[in-house]
Amino acid sequence: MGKRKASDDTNPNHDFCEFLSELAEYEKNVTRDIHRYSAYRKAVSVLASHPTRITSGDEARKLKGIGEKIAKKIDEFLQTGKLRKLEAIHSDSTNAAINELTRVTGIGPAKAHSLVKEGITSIEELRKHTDKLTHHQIVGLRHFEDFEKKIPRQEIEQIESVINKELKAMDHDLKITICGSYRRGKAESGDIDTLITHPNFTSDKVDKKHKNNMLKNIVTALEKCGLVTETLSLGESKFMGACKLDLEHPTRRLDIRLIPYDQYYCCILYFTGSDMFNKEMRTHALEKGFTLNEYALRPVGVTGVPGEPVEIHSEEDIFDYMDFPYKKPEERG
Ligand code: 8DG
Ligand code: CA
Ligand code: CA
Repeated sequence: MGKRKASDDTNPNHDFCEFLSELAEYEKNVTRDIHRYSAYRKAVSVLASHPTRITSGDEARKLKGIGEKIAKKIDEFLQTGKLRKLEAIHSDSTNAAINELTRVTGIGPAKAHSLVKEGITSIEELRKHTDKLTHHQIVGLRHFEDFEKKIPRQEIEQIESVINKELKAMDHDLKITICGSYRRGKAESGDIDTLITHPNFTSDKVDKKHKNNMLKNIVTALEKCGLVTETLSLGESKFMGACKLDLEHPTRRLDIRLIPYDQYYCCILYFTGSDMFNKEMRTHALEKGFTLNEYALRPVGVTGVPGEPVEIHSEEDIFDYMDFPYKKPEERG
């Protein structure tokens, strides 16, 4: 998952977003309190799209998603220019170490904790102890600097055209969509989230062996043309790896998911995000008597048991069923 960006400099509440994002990362990686993490992320998203400068905690509290605790932090920050909680977090070396180590792809909070317990507290130190790492983590460490660099839109466009050319030559009916922040029209992205499907491949006739070979063949084709350079993991429906356009470009994180045709649009919706938008969409679905996930939209009966997935042929269909005004990808946070 790409690192969450607080907001851009044009946001009048940029500094609040910065410290709240930092608190969110702390809750995710160190305390592993996913509820607090979500609360901070929600506040960042609300403040990032608020058009004017917030001048007090009270004013902030009027916004949906900002409660008393966060309002108090905004007041403290406005009055003192800093936050005691963040100061304390910064001065604790264990926190800093965990935050640093989780920047490596494949190292989650639990692994970071255990490395710190063993005395490994920095990337530099970690490079001397690769025997403690999985293949995924070793590759993540090897490309640590590259993987932290943002990918300009234009480079993803070029990568997209290589993928399209290679895979269409393999099978013209393959459908390929790059989702994530790229599909939302962002100028740069943390990684490349690719979804692939084929009309002959549906969830009711999943032939595991066939499916497995399909993704494997896709990856092999992309390796042969020189685009894919690393495999972090390869399952029957998910590839995690890296690609490189040419010698002039850094190594980039590339994920490819192979999706049954009937689940394609729910999946595209989910992986386009943003994650805040997804939350909003799922909440709305529930209000309308549906349950929505990355696979399907299903009506929830009076008993509370989800029924059969409704048939979907486009993203618009999902919005229509839920009675939700369509939002273009660029409008989804
Ligand atoms: P970025 O890579 O440029 O940093 O941003 P992104 O493309 O929006 O984020 P991402 O981490 O690559 O995730 C892609 C989409 O997947 C995201 O926009 C929404 C969806 N998604 C969630 N929750 C999660 C999650 O916990 N992990 C991942 N990998 N994706 C998620 O809604
Ligand atoms: Ca991703
Ligand atoms: Ca992404």
